[in-house]
Amino acid sequence: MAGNRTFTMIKPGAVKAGHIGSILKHITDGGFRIVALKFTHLTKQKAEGFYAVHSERPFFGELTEFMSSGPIIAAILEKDNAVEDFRTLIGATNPADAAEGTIRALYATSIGENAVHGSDSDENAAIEGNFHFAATEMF
Ligand code: FUP
Repeated sequence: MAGNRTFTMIKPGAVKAGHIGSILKHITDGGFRIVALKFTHLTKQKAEGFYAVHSERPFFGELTEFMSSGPIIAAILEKDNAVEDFRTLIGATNPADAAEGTIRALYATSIGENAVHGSDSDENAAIEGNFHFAATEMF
């Protein structure tokens, strides 16, 4: 059975461009409840830890540089079928391929600076949520 939680980040580019409020509204209008929420700034080392699964990919350096280049919003979200429904809400990794009206179509500027992160499985949603939040910060 699909789980009911996912994890997201609003990435530095979208934060710098002033899109925090619009993106959070898009998320809650999409039926997601905010379980945990934080405005924070990843160090390069923390970004490398978060994206460790991509460490062999050619874009790893660029990705972790970008993700530590400014503050982010981190959040745990709740909804039935959360992981899949959230990936539908945000659209394809590359904004050029993202469906009209999705968060990435609206706010991403490139495949690297693609506005938001969304977990790709229930297992990773739990790992990523626990990476950013203590149990006492989840409501
Ligand atoms: P997604 O699950 O949609 O976030 O996409 P991936 O897990 O494939 O990629 C994770 C992050 O790596 C993306 F959000 C942006 C970055 N990336 C690139 O910079 N270049 C690529 O070709 C693919 C991904």
